Amino acid sequence: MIKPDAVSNGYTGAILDDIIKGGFKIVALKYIKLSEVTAGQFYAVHKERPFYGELVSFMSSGPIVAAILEKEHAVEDFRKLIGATDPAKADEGTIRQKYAKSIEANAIHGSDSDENAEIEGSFFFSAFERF
Ligand code: 3AN
Repeated sequence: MIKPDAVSNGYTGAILDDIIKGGFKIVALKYIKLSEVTAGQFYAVHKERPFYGELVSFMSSGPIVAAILEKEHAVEDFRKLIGATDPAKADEGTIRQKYAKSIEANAIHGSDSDENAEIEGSFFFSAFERF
């Protein structure tokens, strides 16, 4: 998911380009805005964390781009491509180092396991929207 900060800063095209050049196949793609309710559902696993409220309001503050990506070792390789959660700690050349400003507005989300990738993909896309 390309987050509201990166979309509003005009980085959608550059980020998709980095993803494609990184060897990922785009299986599904959607430009949408989450409501507070849907953002809260998406981040329900973080409900107990102190930043949950701010995260939900930030993630529903503007449109996002959701995608399902495919690659061998996709979860691991995508996390390498996007870099550390805190952009100040992200390696040179990673998406967060190049396009993110803060730990909250950190440009992009990637699933942390194959299981969560399946759940998060199904949150955004039906079977008819995957190619
Ligand atoms: P990642 O997205 O790198 O897997 P998580 O799962 O620890 O990171 O956190 C989920 C999201 O919550 C992050 N993408 C980030 O936007 C936000 N977040 C994480 N830690 C903080 C924090 N200390 N303060 C504010 N927001 C945070």
